[in-house]
Amino acid sequence: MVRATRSTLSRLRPSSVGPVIEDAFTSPLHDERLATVLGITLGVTFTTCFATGLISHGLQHPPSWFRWPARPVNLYRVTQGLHVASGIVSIPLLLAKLWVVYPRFWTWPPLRDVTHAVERISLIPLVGGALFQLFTGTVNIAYWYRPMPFFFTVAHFWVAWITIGALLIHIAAKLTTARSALANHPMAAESPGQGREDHGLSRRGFMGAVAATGGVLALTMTGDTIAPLDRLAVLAPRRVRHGPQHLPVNRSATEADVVARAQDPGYRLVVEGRVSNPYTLTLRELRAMPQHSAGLPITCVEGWSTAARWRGVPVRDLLARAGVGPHARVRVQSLETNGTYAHSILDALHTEDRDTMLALELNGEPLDLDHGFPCRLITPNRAGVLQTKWVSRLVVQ
Ligand SMILES: Nc1nc2c(c(=O)[nH]1)N[C@H]1C(S)=C(S)[C@@H](COP(=O)(O)O)O[C@H]1N2
Ligand SMILES: [Mo]
Repeated sequence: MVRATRSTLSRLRPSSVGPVIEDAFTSPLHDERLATVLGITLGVTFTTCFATGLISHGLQHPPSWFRWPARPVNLYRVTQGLHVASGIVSIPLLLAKLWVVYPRFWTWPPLRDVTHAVERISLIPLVGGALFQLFTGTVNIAYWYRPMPFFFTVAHFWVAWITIGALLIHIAAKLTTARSALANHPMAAESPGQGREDHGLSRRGFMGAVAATGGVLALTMTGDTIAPLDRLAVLAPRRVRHGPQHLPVNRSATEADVVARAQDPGYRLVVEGRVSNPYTLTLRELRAMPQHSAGLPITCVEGWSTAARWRGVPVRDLLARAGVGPHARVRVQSLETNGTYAHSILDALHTEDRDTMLALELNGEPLDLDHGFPCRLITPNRAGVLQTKWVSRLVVQ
């Protein structure tokens, strides 16, 4: 008799019968179709996050084959905005998905056969990796490094590969289940007696709530990247118009320990390396060179970005003066001596672009000390970490 009840039940709700309590997990929201819809949505947000993350990583640690164009100037702004927004939207999606499927973690027997075992074991890197990525990404955009006793970018990069690998295994293992879950009519998939009349939230309502949470989080945390939405970004760690010259500062001159050297009248810009005619310039001489102006964004990898007007000397003019031809690779060195971002490498595509310059002015005023006075690198379509401030040296490689 007991057996009959158990087998009837397991036919109706196979995922909710385990060794623990027979009638646990009665919510109709623990169902295959909802799990599938959430899974597909997460597949899209995770893939977006992964692809845009690879671009960002490629820019910061370029392999020899990696080419990233200087135009369109706002492309990286879009990809990095998508990276952070898709990560944030994934948080409520992942929590919802885990809640919908958790009764299945108690199904009995835990491992049925080899395929089932592979599928279940791959959940460890999948869920673990996903939680790790979303947590470290969030604390990174919040500038809270204490919970990360490792170098963020390296860990975030490698765990991304593990997570995506586990995701592919998961998709392959679940393809048939997902297909049949989607083929079933939503109402038909609900078990008798488990209809929406005795449970407040319908599947559609549940998905709506998850989507709304994701939307609100993305807007309030990253909305400031899109100027008209600036006011809504109440949770954003950086407010994009707050700071000297209406631009936030990521590392101030005091933090970088460059205040004295940046204001020293003895400051010289040095152009050297593989050049036929190395030279130095005083700030006055740099100001006397033909100036160029361009509207270019600063896009921090941490998700904020803002457009600004820059005026200064194109790097290619400085190189031509040293007798350097096109296609040069240049190391741009800061007065700062020991920061992670004290130098950056300019590849040929960016050196050649006329908007790549050593800026002396920002939004119509001489550059603020915190924005890189006496001069800072500004390039189209690159990450903020590569926009070196307080530049002292161009070394042609
Ligand atoms: N020398 C130096 N340049 C630097 C940095 C730094 O720490 N040191 N930070 C970079 C980062 S992470 C960003 S996002 C931009 C921000 O420029 P801003 O402070 O003028 O807005 O500067 C970049 N240039
Ligand atoms: Mo940054």
